[in-house]
Amino acid sequence: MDSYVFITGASSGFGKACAEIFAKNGYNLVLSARRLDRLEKLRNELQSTYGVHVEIGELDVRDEIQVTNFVDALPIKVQNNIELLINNAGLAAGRDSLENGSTTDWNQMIDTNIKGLLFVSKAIIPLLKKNTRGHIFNISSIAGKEVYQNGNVYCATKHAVDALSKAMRIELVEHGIKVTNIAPGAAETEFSLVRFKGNSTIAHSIYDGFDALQAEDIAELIYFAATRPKHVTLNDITIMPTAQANSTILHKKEN
Ligand code: NDP
Ligand code: 8X3
Repeated sequence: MDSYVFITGASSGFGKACAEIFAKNGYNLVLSARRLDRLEKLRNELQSTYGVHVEIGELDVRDEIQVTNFVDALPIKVQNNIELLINNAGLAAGRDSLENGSTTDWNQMIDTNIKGLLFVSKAIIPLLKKNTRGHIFNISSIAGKEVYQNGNVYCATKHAVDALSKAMRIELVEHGIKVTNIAPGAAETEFSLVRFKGNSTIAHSIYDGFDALQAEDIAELIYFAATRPKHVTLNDITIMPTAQANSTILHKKEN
């Protein structure tokens, strides 16, 4: 297969699981994240196990120049064959009221979740149009559909992703480029460890008492959506742990 999948935030969680499932199914990959050591290990594993071609690069999606340079530096053969973009890099930083929240955290979430997704999309969309095929996956969240207490800025960034998915659909429909917005509920990745600044006790407690989604659940869903016939697009998918009714109601078992 000639096709490449371009994934941001491939060093962990959903991004890494997406890399694994697409490689397993014969797709070549462009993997980016800030932690290059993890990408090197993943590239070596995927290339040797599945015989696919994997390009990797250290990329902070918040840096517009880094994003354009990274995409421009990809070999022409890769640029000409990017078929899927998975806008996955993102994070929550902190969970506090607006009054007590950290403006550093706000900037990081806004710069990564909104501006980073925009910079990467701006760089990749011309390639998808030129290649006359394409599918963009934007990883939003249940936090992009509903707002929960102390979720304020994170929820706002994910509502923005939801809006940008709709905007992309309007702009790209005439080019036959599909846009799928994915809105997961609680998934057990490094997400909470990052949100709570490395406090593993709090991070683990988030997933106590119920079966959270796993990164592989999201990857399987994305792979399914990516492999529908040409005339079918899944526009917007909310995926929840069975124990989670909405962004605030989570049925936890007592110990
Ligand atoms: P992880 O923390 O496991 O993975 C996040 C990924 O994003 C990492 O690979 C990280 O790589 C990358 N990343 C973060 N900041 C940047 C940056 N500035 N530049 C490039 N890459 C960056 O979390 P998840 O896999 O859970 O999160 C993936 C996406 O899913 C996020 O957008 C998140 O908001 C969303 N989401 C998560 C849910 C959950 O419950 N887990 C539910 C709903 C949505 P590195 O640090 O190496 O740069
Ligand atoms: C991650 C899920 O509900 O913790 O986007 O914000 S939530």
